[in-house]
Amino acid sequence: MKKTSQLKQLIHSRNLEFLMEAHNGLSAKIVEEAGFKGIWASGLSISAAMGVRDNNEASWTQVLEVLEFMSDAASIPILLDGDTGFGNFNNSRRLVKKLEQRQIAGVCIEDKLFPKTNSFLNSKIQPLADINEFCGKIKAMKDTQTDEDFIVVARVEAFIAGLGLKEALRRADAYRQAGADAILIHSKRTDIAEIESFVKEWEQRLPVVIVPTKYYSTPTSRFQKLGINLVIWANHNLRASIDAMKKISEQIFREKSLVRAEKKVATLEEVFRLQRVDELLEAERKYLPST
Ligand code: SPV
Ligand code: MG
Repeated sequence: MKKTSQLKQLIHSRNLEFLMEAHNGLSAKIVEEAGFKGIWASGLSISAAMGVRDNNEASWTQVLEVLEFMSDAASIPILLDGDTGFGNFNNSRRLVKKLEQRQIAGVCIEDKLFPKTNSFLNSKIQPLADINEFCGKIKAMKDTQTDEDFIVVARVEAFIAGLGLKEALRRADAYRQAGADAILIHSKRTDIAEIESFVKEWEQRLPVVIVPTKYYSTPTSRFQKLGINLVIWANHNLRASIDAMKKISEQIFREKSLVRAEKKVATLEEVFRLQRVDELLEAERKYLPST
């Protein structure tokens, strides 16, 4: 099945489904091997892995290059965190064209202004996009896709900007009418109150996607009961890798030796396996002249 159709199926599944964050080819492969059916190409994680901030400091073509490696490394679908679409409707529709060429299954755009700021920062400076302008962007993206299963998720940042339920619903419904395939409703509260109030009023007009980074202590069964369709575990591979890299760097620096570090890291054989070195060895036997 096409990656786009796989993602579409996930979003419309009767069961609660999950996307796991990845930020490069290696983490994309690890997510797939763990059993996940889809990948969240997180803007926060991709930018952090590049050593820059989640403020569109990395250009969209630099993000595209990372995605190309991710798409090659994994056979499960990728939903790109497309931030604000990297400009106006024209930039956003060009993004769709380039994503389709790389077999990226869908993109999520958020109703903020370029350059964006991560939703968990600067709570007082999260200006939202004009609704009509954002709807034009969604329409342009949907009109551009050539694969009918390509997914455009519209992310509502009303709660993040400190606006209430009414504004969140007004925006979500406008984005639905503009042609969005699903609504990502975001919240930075540590409880599920905002999400719950939205979902109850929304009544499944379109599938709902959530990112419970801040309300992580909410049991997953609660999401299921509320009828949420898709949960994104948004940044945990990046955060796990930061911890692991810090620990091993500090240990090796301290001990000036690899003796105790060796058993704490993946084997070289595991690195080669993840890189599919076997395939190359076989190809060499086939294509290189035998000596
Ligand atoms: C990301 O992973 O980059 C997201 C989700 O957009 S969040 O950081 O929670 O806003
Ligand atoms: Mg993001």
